[in-house]
Amino acid sequence: MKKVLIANRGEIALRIIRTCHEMGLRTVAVYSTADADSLHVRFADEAVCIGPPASGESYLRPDRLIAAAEVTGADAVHPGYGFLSENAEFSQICSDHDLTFIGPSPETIRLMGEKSRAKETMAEAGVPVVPGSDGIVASMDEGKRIADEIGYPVMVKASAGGGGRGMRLVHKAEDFEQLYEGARSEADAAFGNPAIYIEKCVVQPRHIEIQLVGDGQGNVMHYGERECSIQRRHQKLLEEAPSPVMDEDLRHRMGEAAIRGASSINYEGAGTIEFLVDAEKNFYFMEMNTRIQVEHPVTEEVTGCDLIEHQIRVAMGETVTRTELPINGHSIECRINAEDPARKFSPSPGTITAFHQPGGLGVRVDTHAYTGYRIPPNYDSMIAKLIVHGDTRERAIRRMKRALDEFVIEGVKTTIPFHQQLMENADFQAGTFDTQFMESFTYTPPE
Ligand code: MV4
Repeated sequence: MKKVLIANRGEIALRIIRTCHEMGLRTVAVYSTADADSLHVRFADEAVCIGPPASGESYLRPDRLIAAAEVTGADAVHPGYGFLSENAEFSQICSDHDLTFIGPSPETIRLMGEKSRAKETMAEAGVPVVPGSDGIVASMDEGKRIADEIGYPVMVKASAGGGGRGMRLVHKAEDFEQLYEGARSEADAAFGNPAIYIEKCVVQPRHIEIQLVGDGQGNVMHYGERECSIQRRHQKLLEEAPSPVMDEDLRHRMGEAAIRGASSINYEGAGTIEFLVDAEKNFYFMEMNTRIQVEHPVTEEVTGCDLIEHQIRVAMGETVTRTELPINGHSIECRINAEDPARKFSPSPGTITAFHQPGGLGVRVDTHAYTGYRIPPNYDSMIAKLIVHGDTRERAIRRMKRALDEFVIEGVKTTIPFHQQLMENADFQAGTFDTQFMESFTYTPPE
């Protein structure tokens, strides 16, 4: 591997370029006309325009990405997150063109993308799963029977879904028909696949995920967990490592379970196993993500590992030789979005008229933004990730407060004031929150 094409934009494109350059790899950026002034274009060794602002005509076009790789002589492709990162066909097209796809095989991406098959696969490997249907339900009547058997409340989930799409919570038998049909038609419309599976509802769970890297030969290492329960409409707002509810024993058991699951499919690349964790600390497999994730930096901060480097090393054929790592201190990431928290987090695109980022010991900012940068309306609204590290959770929170106070972004609304209020919240400070936290958190705009 000599030259990597980064099939992405924004902060993650820049993040990948940085590691490539440290590893002595050449880089190729691709960009839409809306991103001509973006930093990933400036910092890559070469850059190729791949189309107009609409993602469907640029970052989501395999033909244009492959053409860009061919004209620049790239021999590998890093997909980042979002866009084509979990697209099995794209992984296949890359290998068909003798390009190393930095990620799993098409078969693995496809398997984990079918949530019901993914769950069956994990259960067979001995990973705890939520009780429910054996795979896809064949009919409404069968669904009802299973729901009665396992007991309400139940979750009706689209097999092609994920991240909360095509999912319904059913409290009682008389609501089943309507919600089952709703989930089916939503899944059919959104994914062209109406398949549904059912499981018992885990009430007020935490979302805790295990980071891992596999070498494709059955060797898998885990990097501990991330606590991702602070979400709004299935969009994470803040993540941390370790989880405030974690202890050495639970981490070891969740890590071992994740390794068993990933090893059973000879997983290759960086991946994440998401778990639901209930109040008694029982954990259940939810989904596997087959990409590098937005929140990977908190794991880097507490393990000292460059996850992009590890991802590239296994893509080069290196073997994974350990199973776990010591965890040092505490890290928190706040997602800084160009959104107005006072207006239901509605997007706030526009030109950044002033940008000053915090610094100092234990502070990291992953961003592609700068003073004068115009945030295009075509893509997601995240403009920076503010990541802190401290010896303890309390110290990390104090450092985050200080860093948020230093962060100046003018010209657009941002989620900075939301995070400042979150840092003062008693349940956040105590670590006693779950995935329902944002349902009751009320943001009050400052005077
Ligand atoms: C669940 C659940 C409770 N019980 N499954 C939401 C996203 C998708 N990946 C699965 N999700 C859930 N599945 C059972 N059996 C609760 C959720 C859920 C959730 C999970 C993680 C983070 C935030 C969430 C918000 C609402 C519901």
